[in-house]
Amino acid sequence: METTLIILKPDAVQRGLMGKIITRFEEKGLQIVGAKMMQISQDLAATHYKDHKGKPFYDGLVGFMTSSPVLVMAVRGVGAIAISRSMMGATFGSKADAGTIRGDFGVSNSFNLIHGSDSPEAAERELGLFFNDGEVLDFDRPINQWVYDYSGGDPE
Ligand code: 3AN
Repeated sequence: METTLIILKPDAVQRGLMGKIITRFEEKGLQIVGAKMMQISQDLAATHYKDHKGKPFYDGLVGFMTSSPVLVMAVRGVGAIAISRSMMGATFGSKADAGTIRGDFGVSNSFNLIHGSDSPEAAERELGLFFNDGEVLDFDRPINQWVYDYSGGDPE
């Protein structure tokens, strides 16, 4: 099982879209194993987006992400990183396919509702940035028996 970091950005929170977006992850069969609202500090945004420093959109991105509270979630499942990325859709709402979160809920080229880690290395780093020890939980979910095929031993 993989765990990925999902952030519902300030536009998603302000527009009252948290519930709809969370429902998509739950209905897909992914397990939410951590969640909290927070106001991202300048330092945390700078660390999180360090790879984008120097790009033309960097200052606007950090300003946006620190402008209003976000909801951070730890989301778990087999292939959770790639599945979450495909659910999010292309980076900009104007280009994202219908049926994706960005495609269905946004039109903007900078307010794009949601962040999801893009690799296992990024997920580990980002979960460590946004969650303290003990805030990402391990708990049994009996419905996994119907979400996954365990007949071969591992969840398929
Ligand atoms: P994604 O979130 O789809 O992985 P990245 O990793 O290319 O996108 O970019 C990280 C974040 O930077 C995006 N979520 C988006 O908010 C912002 N961003 C990327 N490119 C631009 C751009 N050209 N203009 C404004 N914001 C951008």
